Amino acid sequence: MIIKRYIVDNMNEAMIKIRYELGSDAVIVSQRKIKQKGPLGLFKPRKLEVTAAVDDRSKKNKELEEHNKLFQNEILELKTMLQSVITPNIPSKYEYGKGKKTGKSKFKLKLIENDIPEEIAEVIFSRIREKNRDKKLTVSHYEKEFKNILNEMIKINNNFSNRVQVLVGPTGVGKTTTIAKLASLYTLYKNKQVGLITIDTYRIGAVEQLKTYSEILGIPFDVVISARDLSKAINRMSDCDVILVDTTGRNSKNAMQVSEIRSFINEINPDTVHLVLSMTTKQKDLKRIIEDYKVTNYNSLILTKVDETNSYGSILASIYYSDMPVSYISTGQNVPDDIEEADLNRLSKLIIGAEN
Ligand SMILES: Nc1nc2c(ncn2[C@@H]2O[C@H](COP(=O)(O)OP(=O)(O)OP(=O)(O)O)[C@@H](O)[C@H]2O)c(=O)[nH]1
Ligand SMILES: [Mg+2]
Repeated sequence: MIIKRYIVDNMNEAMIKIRYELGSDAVIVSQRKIKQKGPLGLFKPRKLEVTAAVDDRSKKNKELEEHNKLFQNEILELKTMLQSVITPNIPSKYEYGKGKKTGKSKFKLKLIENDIPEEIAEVIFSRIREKNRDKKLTVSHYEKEFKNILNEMIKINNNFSNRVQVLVGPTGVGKTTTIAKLASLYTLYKNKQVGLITIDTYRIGAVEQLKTYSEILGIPFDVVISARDLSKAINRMSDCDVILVDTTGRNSKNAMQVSEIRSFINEINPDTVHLVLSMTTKQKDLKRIIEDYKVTNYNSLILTKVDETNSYGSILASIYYSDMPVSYISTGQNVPDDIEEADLNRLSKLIIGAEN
């Protein structure tokens, strides 16, 4: 216990001194008025004597507590500093806010920017990890590995001279426009004798559209409404090197309509069935369409409306989900110019985001 006596003019002064010296836990034990000492003390105003006491253990405990707190803070700061020195890749508490970028996170951001589906991104990451166990990779390492993976994933169908080719796919993806482009390409640039057939009598204007092109190019054109008719029409075009067959766009969710297309295909057993996919389609829908159209036994892809998007994740999604080779990409509405034969380098550059 600490006991202290104060001689002051008033209680206020006493309280200030006691708080300052003994702390807020001190208690006033006694107070009394006293005469000042000396010969003139009698004539001077009286002073106040205040006795205060404090339990020194509580004071010491408090000091100890404060000391411990300071010590703990210092240890925490040291720990944080050590952590950032030993493991610079793990963002310290100060770096979280700044969002420190590693090679992996930069590459991941690129995949997101390029609209690569998460499911496919995971496959890419695990392949890169497997090949580079315990290695610290920069973003350019990741990009190089990604390019190698794409070179394995992307397959090209360059059997451009296959004789009977059917185009199938959802409504409005560009089947008829692509047939017109292909007919021009084969006739004008590849010097092939081309025949056109449509089984699309469903959509108003569909027949007229192709009839006009066939007249411009001076090539035979036929409209069929049954599978047997289709077979006969192909027989009639025996002198054609290439026969292109247009089909009605079908909502892939309607299984009956898709199997109706299959019955036409089964009748003629074509060399190539191109599934036409628009790159503006949502990736979730692309995955479903690719699945639903499997009944048509497509063995090739034509990717359209590449010009209408800047994120080419849907190209990779189409290739990955279907596991089919790409034959052509369509890059606009102009017949016959806006079509390209598929090329591995071009497709991989589009997916990586190095080309528009
Ligand atoms: N921007 C762009 N538009 C395209 C492309 N290909 C086709 N189109 C347009 O897409 C629209 C539909 O094209 P169609 O060829 O009629 O599509 P389809 O698949 O035959 O349609 P359905 O017969 O109704 O199933 C038209 O306006 C075309 O000009 C392309 O590569 N890029
Ligand atoms: Mg059409």
